[in-house]
Amino acid sequence: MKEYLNYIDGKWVPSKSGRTFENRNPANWDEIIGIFTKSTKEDVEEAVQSAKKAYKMWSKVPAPKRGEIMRRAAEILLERKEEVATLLAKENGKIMKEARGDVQEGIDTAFYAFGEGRRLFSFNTPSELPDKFALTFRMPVGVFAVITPWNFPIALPAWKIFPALLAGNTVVFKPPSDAPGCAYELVKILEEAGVPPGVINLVFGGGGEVGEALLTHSDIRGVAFTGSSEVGSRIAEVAGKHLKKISLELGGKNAQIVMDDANLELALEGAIWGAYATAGQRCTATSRIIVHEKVFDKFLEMFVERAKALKVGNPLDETTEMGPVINEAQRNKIHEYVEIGKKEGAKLILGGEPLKGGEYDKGWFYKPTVFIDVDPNMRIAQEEIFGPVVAFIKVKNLDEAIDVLNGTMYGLSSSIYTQDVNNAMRAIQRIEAGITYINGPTIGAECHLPFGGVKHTGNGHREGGWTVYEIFTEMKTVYIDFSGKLQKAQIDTWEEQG
Ligand code: UN1
Repeated sequence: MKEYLNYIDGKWVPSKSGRTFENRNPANWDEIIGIFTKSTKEDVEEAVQSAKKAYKMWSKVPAPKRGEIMRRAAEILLERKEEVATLLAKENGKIMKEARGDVQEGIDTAFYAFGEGRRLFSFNTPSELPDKFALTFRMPVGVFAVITPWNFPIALPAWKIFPALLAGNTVVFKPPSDAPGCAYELVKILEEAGVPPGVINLVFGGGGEVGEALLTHSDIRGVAFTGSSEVGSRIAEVAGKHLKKISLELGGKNAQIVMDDANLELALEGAIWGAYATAGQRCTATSRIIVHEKVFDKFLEMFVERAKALKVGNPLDETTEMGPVINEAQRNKIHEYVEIGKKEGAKLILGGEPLKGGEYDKGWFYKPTVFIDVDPNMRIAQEEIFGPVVAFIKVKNLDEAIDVLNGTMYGLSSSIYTQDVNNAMRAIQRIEAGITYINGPTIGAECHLPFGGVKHTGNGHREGGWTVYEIFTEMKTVYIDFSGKLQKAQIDTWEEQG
């Protein structure tokens, strides 16, 4: 069995601890995908020192040249797309179609970074004094810690690592323990593409040990994290104390509104895709479906019929529509929420239990689940479940729908299905979320647009597109004055100076 090692200062090395952990296939827990080295604080220290040393050189490489390396990485990932997607489906459990999408999102991000190497635009503006010039430059930040979850094991590290490196930062990457194989492949590809030693470092291990060590390290200037709001809040607290730059992409409780004038077939396709893709384990997943009372019964019937027929099983089988959830703890958590929902008085009308028999007995499979009679304030309608569970909520009109949609502490993605442009425009204006889809599901963000949320979903940053470069650069303001005089802003007048 292959042992996967850390990557520090351009070398593949085991943890000093000598400890390892296993990575198993969530659709067949007998299958071990790999044994991974389990790191400690000492390994983190080496990785940070390596990144710090490399920063001196990498930050001076012209951005278009750094971009060339990102382009090569994109091309290698494209060539190896099928192989990486297969590994991804095996260790994460998402179906092949989605696994290919996850890898494609990484490829797209890498190509975008390549292009950005010739942009990294900032501003120039007039000075208030004559013969004086004012402009800004984007500078790298320093050593970044990149901490990512298992649900998008290629796309999410790619969203962070490619822009971070393009902008001239160096990185220590802590991947998730539940899908670490993809992190290994991504870093291998960066190495092959020509990223110099120390610029990207990979340290396998748990959040408590590796994550904490990164977070509190004085040489880490920034932390880019995707995960739960609970962990995000802890990162914000510690990073705040140490005055680090942080970007946090956190939880969601996303809703799709279905109006009485909606194209119901279309709304159905969107809702099924949004709720059950990645078995509901996306921060953008649709976990509430808010339906106008006039079409509620009809739409519910259509939805349940379709959800009941979903083919759940082996992610590698191209006909499978939903795979397992990631691990035992996650399945238990999902099931606990189902129990909570029942106790709260919501009515379970589909699923609500693990799948049993045959191949299901060796994987973390859970039935597509539907609750009705859900009060918007119930825990199942407020808290992030991260599983294939949806809560249907009946409303009287658009205003009520939007109030319900806005009534959680999260605000990542949102959706409305309507054929009425006035409903659509009002939703755009009033929905409190980072992303709003009109006649599209809550999932499916494209990598070249800003991605992030409001309220407890984050700390105001947007990944993706041009906005991610706000995270990975510091603005340098420059005043240039060769007038040969001392010119005092706010005090001297241009007439005197001119
Ligand atoms: C996530 O779940 O953290 O929009 C990211 C989507 C994907 C990204 C999800 N493109 O669903």
